[in-house]
Amino acid sequence: MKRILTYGTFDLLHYGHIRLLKRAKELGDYLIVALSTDEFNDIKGKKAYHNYETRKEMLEAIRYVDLVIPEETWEQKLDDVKNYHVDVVVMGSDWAGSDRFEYLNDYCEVVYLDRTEGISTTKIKEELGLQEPVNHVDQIPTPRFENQK
Ligand code: C2G
Repeated sequence: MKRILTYGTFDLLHYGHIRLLKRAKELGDYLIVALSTDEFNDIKGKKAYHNYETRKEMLEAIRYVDLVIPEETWEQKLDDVKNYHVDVVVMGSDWAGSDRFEYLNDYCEVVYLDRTEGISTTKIKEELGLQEPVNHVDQIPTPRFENQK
């Protein structure tokens, strides 16, 4: 059985997350998601709309996901790989080449899958007026005059 592991906050679950999880599962037989706890999100500087339990419940409802475990520190990844006998760690391409993951190549395969363009939790929050606009690498800024039709 080929065991896949991925990490994330997965807040305001959207099709970019789903497409990542689907492709990650297609690389093996068993997909483990290490889900950032609320406390770890504080360390990451992320404010999730849903708390850990709710985000966990939503991930467990996804057909591609076999197990959800807590992600509590940056440093736990190697223990996770060993403890869960992981063959492949998968992340979206925004993590490609990151020191947070590259060292795992000595212990398992590390695969970066293309990030789904045009959607992000930040974009959803912005468009719902829940967050001030920030510059996005995956968004072409809309010139203001276009909105004055
Ligand atoms: N993702 C994607 N396409 C998007 C948005 C997200 O492929 N449009 C991927 C990300 O690349 C990541 C996963 O979905 O692999 C989860 O995204 P986040 O919840 O934003 O994860 P992040 O906060 O980057 O957490 O230790 C690693 C961190 O916990 C990763």
